[in-house]
Parts: sequence; C-alpha cells; structure tokens
Amino acid sequence: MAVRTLWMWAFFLLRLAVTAASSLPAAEVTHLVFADLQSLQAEHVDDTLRTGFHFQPPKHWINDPNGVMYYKGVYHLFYQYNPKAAVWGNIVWAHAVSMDLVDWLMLEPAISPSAPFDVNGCWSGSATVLPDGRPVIMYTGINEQDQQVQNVAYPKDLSDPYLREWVKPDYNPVIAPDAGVNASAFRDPTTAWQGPDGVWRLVIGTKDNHRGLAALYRSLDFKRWAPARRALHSGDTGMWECPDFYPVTSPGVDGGRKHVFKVSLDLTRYEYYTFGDYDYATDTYVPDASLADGNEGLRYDYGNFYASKTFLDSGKQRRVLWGWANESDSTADDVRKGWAGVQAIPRKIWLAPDGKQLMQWPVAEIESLRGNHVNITDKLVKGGSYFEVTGLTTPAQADVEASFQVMDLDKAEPFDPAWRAVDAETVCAARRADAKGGVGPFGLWVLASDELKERTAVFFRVFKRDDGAKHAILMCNDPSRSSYADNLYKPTFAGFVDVDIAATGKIPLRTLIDHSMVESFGGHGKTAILSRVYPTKAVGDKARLFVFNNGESDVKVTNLNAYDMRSAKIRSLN
Ligand SMILES: *[C@@H]1O[C@H](CO)[C@@H](O)[C@H](O)[C@H]1NC(C)=O
Ligand SMILES: *[C@@H]1O[C@H](CO)[C@@H](O)[C@H](O)[C@H]1NC(C)=O
Ligand SMILES: *[C@H]1O[C@@H](CO)[C@H](O)[C@@H](O)[C@@H]1NC(C)=O
Repeated sequence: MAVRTLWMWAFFLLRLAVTAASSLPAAEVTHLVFADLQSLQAEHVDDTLRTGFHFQPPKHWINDPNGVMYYKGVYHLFYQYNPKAAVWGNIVWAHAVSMDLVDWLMLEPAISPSAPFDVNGCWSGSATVLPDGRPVIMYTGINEQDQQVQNVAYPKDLSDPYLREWVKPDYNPVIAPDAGVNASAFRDPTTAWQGPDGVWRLVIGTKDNHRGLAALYRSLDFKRWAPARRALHSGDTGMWECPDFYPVTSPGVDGGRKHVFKVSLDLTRYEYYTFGDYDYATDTYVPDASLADGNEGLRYDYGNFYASKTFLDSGKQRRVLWGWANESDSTADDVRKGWAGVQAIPRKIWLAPDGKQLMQWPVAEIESLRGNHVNITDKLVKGGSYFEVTGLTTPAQADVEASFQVMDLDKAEPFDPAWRAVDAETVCAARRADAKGGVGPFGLWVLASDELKERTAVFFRVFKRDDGAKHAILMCNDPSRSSYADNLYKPTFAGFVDVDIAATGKIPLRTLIDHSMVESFGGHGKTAILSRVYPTKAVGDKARLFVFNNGESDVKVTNLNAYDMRSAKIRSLN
C-alpha cells in the first residue's frame, strides 16, 4: 500500500514535470545555449574521469552520433561537436574513422556551416550508400532564417579511403519545411531506403502540436524530394528526434522479418522503439499490437543513452548501434574538465529469437582490448555479505561478465500486479541497492573506494508473481553513493529483464566499467543500462570491484570473468 501511494505521487510529479516542460519552447529543452561559454576554449583538460575505451575526442563537447556507416572496409563515425568549447554550440560534423570500431583516427570536421542553407548550424543526419557505390550524407542545416532544412553532401574524392572532404551541392536544401510544417521542429533525416519500385524513402523527425511525427519523403534521384501524403508513423508524445527505421530478421516472427522504428523523445530525453510490419506498396508501418509508442514502450537502454543511430555493417553482416551519453555533472564541471559527452560502446543489435524484443551486445572487437584476467567459479555470497574481486590491475577500466544463481527463490518478495514495465524505474528508486530484500538486491559494486563510501551498484532484485509468469526480475543501477562530489545528477535507472529464472536458474550480467561510464547488459543483452558517475576517491588505480548480496537468499556466483581493459588508440591524423 505504501508503495502504491508512492506511485501516485511519482506519477503526479511526473505529470507536473511534463506539463511544465511542454510549456517551454522545445528548442530550449533540446539545445541549451550558454552564450558566454560556448566559445570558451578548454585551457586544460582534466583526464581523471575520461574514458579509456569508449570514444571521446581529446576535448570539448560532443553529442549525437551522425552518418555512421561502413564503407569499403572503413567504419565512419561523424558526431555533433563544438570545436570551441565544452558546452553545446558552434556545432560541426566531426569525423573519425576506424578499421575495427576500437581504435580511431580523428580527421578534420567533414561538414561545417558555410552556406545560406546551413550557416546557423550543421545538425544531425545520416549516411546512405547509393547503388552506384557513392555514399551521400543528408543532414539538417539551420538556414539564414533559422529554419531547419535538409541538405545533402557528397565525398569530394572517392579514391580517398577516409573520405575526408565533403562537398555540398548548390542545389541545397533538398528538403525545406512546407507550409504546415513547424520549421523549428523538422530535423534528423534517417538513412534512406529504396523500395522494389526504385523510389528512395526517408523520414524526418517533427511534430504537430503535441504529436510526434516521422514525416516521410520520397525521391527518385536523391535530389528532388516530395512529402508523402501521410507520415510513416506518429504518436501522442511530443517532438520526435533522431528517428531510425530498419529491417531485422528472426525465425521467431511471422514471415521471418520485422521493421524497427525508434525515436528519441525530446520531452523525456529517452528513446523508445516498436517493431512491426512495413509495406512498401502503401508505405505503411504497423507496429505489432502489443507494442506501445513513447513512455510505455520498449527501450534500447534504460539509462543515459540518446540520439542513437544504427547502420548495416555489410562486412560482418550485422547491424550496429551507436548512442550518445551526456554528462551528469554540472555545466561548470564540464567547463573545468574541458570535455563533455561520450559515445556508448558500439553494440550489435538484433531481434530476439522469440521475437519479443531487440537484443544488444558490445561488438566483439572490443574484446581485443582485454588484458589480465580474473576467473571466479561457484562462489557463494551469503545474504547480507560481499566480497572483493581482486587481481585486476585497472578495476576502473574493466569488462566484467558474471552469472548469478539464486539459492532460494521462495524468498522472493511479492510482485505488485499494478506494476507495469514503465514502473521499473520507480520500484528501483524506492528500493535501492542498500534496501534489504528477499532475493536481491545482489550484483556488483563498481568504482568503489577503499572504505566503500563511494560505489556504484549494478544489481538485480527478483519478485514472485502470482500470474503465470512466475517471477519478475528488476535490473537496477544505483549511483546514489557513487561520489563525494556535489552538484551531480544521480538518477537510479532500471528495467525489467525477461529471463525465466525458475527455468534458467541464473541471471547473467556484463558490465563495462570505464572511469565515469558504467554500461551494463542484463540477461545476455535483453536489458541495457548506461550510467555516468564521478567518483572522487575511486579513480584510476584506487578503484575497486565487489560482489554484494543484500537479500535474504544466498546467491552463488557460478562464474565471474573480469578483464583489465587496455585503452583504445584515439589519435589525430597529424
Ligand atoms: C514550433 O516548434 C517550436 C520548437 O519546438 C515551438 O517553440 C513552437 O511553439 C512551434 N510552433 C508552432 C506553431 O507549433
Ligand atoms: C574459468 O575457470 C573455469 C574453471 O576453472 C573454467 O572452466 C573456465 O573455462 C574459465 N573461464 C575462462 C574464461 O577462462
Ligand atoms: C543529460 O543530462 C541530464 C542532467 O543534466 C539531463 O537531465 C538529461 O535530460 C540529459 N539527457 C539528454 C539526452 O540530453
């Protein structure tokens, strides 16, 4: 009952927050402008909490991954970048290339404001490889009238393996907002797809009052584009940013194939996806009936992960997902550090064999950075106890894979039938890592200090259901004790993991620890949670790693493999 009351309050507060947010101009929510800071060059870069194997440029602000693609053996990552400071502003398309998605070569920005159609900004967009072998980028330009328009750019020299220079044809913009389209909310074109009829299609994120829309455009030559009569999809959720639309296959679904549709919701700053059937002939997308748009829907990541984009890696026949993790410290901290924003680890993404959700896993290439290895098998962790995983040289930069077996499932606390998927977050916020339970909380304390006062908990909690599903597993990230520092945003993040614990007996967890990044995958990639933390003592070689169990039931670590991670080589061409 107490929890129910808490819910009502939580929902009430959420309503209030959403109402307050929607009464602000969305541009202010999206692109906070710090006029006095946006061109303040970082004099000094504080490396303490910079990542070792997640992508970051040497300094300054980054946000959305853009134009990601695999082209003739080279991976391209473009991203929104402020060349002048550690806060948003002066945005260009920075460019980096890689042969393996691990080590990166930083190049000159590929696209910068230069023409009337993008003089006020070069915002997000995507790359498409045309049948004649040429790649083309379409991006959102902010024009002289401060309208959002879509422009194309082509490589200047196709024989340059890095495609360093990009040319913007004079016929830009190729798509301008029609009458009836809000020119301040019309951005982030997707990669285009071609139907059997030869027509190119792409969608652009926009809104109509409170309705988020994926505006569909069509073209025969990638130059002249016409709006389709209706949007590919829409939802009553506020502005849709960074849409993505792509096919996935799975033997578990009817016809073996589905299309995924993802949006970044400007109002909540989280991402949601559905999948369903797409018909080229009528350009209709119908999400599967059980899937919801927006807040009630499925998410790639239940933590700090936004503006994501996928690409088809034709070399390895997989789809790869990139997403941006912003900072959870203050703007003043970012200015002092000289940097802000990290790209999440590139993740392979696919439809689960049972067709119920997408799965994600860090691309296998990052395992090449694994060094010294610690291996623990069949270690019992009694209720209310913990132990340290010793033997790593760099627990602040590590890859940990563990599997937990619950010894007494009967101790599970009852699941409240009123809880829906969207309520995971509230349950986690109400029962944190230190709140004793029946089965769980158990999991990892990462980036822990000597006296254990600083620590970030990644954990599970198992509930008993009285319906057919038997158990519900909550996966949580609790940063409330992660740092002594003030002015930090420390939200708990959570999602349910669709693992049948009674049948499998175990819950697997993988956590990538990278100084200020804690990126976790539960249930072999069913639920992902990325969190940013800022320890002051648990830094560098001072950080430690523990396994804890604050539940009544004992838990057995059936196996735990922890690896020191070497740093990726991220260097400039000259
Ligand atoms: C257009 O979008 C902007 C940015 O979200 C918003 O401030 C403005 O009110 C919208 N205009 C209309 C007519 O809806
Ligand atoms: C960990 O140790 C167990 C038992 O000694 C062994 O079977 C397993 O292969 C080891 N795992 C790794 C990744 O080395
Ligand atoms: C990241 O920063 C936090 C703290 O300032 C905000 O609350 C989030 O909305 C923001 N996330 C995104 C995607 O911008």
